[in-house]
Amino acid sequence: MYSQALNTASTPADTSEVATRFQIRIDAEERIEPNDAMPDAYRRTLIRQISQHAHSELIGMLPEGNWITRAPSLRRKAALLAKVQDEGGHGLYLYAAAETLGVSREELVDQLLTGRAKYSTIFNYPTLTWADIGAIGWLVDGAAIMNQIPLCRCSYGPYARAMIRICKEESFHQRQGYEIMLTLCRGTDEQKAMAQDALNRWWWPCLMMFGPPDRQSPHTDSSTRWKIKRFTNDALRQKFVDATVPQGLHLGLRFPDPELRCEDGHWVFGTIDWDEFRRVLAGDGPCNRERLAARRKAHDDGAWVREAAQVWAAKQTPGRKAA
Ligand code: BYC
Repeated sequence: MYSQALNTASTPADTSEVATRFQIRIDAEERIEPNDAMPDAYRRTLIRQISQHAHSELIGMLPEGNWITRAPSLRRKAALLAKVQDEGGHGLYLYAAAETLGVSREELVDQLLTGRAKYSTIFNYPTLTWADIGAIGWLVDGAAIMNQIPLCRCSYGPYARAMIRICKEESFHQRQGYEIMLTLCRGTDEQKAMAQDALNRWWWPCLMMFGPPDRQSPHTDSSTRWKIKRFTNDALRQKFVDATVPQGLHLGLRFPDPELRCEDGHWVFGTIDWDEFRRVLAGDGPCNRERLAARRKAHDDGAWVREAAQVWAAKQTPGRKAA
């Protein structure tokens, strides 16, 4: 949607003068728009982050989509269906935001389907019971909101604007998840045990969602200087833990962390298993292969829709041929 308005003229080569002028605009909290001059490294960082985010939304539809037919009531089914549809929408806004930086949708989709692109590690874990849908909404969407609210103030206009709507929807997702957990925790002993088991399995992978520790995060310094990131990975992880532990205690659940304790108003947590994070990131998580295979199948099954849309578009514009 944005790409039609992009300048096609080449942008000036990166010089220290371009970089200095750009940083002055960033420091003055000016929004950067698609046709503005920007250093190549800024453009590349945004394409990387926005496209990884878009891919995560699309792959994120799969673990929950799996439960739509098994939701325990019509009300739960309608809410889950709406949530999964929202995630598809988020992926599409984000691809559109990435396109404003001069990369094509086809290239981005190809990177995902060929396994060259990253997406969030969290979506390579299985959803074994209905309580996992509660835990995903409460914890995964809760972590997403913590990470994404600051992105509404990101220096790049199209990304920041897309994030405003996405965060509003994420907030509904988080509440529906917490409400599922609350219902289970107020139910039978078996239902409460199911909620506890889901928390046990999702807690640590959720803490990994914020990315590697600050001292091992290669992109944090430049992204913070460019006001793409407003907080570091560790700062957001701590905010998430501080907000979420009291919610879990209110549910009457125990966190799977013997070292968890409150000190000076913050919840101190144990050591994250970064080997597991690296393994899942490298493609060896419990569901990596299954998730990519499902995404590829959906893409192949949708080929006729893309083809029909192109033929229709060509008919609307005399002289234009279907690609
Ligand atoms: N999973 O220097 P760092 C959602 C990678 S969508 C996989 O800290 P950065 C939701 C990172 O990409 C969830 N990879 O990087 C959807 C980098 O790799 P490369 C996704 C990860 O970019 C549906 C390397 O590690 N959210 O929540 O400064 C339903 C070094 O990291 C992960 C977003 O994408 C990970 N967890 O910071 C429900 C939000 N963490 O590119 C929920 C936007 C790190 O050098 N993204 N890596 O090969 C961000 O805020 C940032 O990109 C991150 C990482 C905080 C994720």
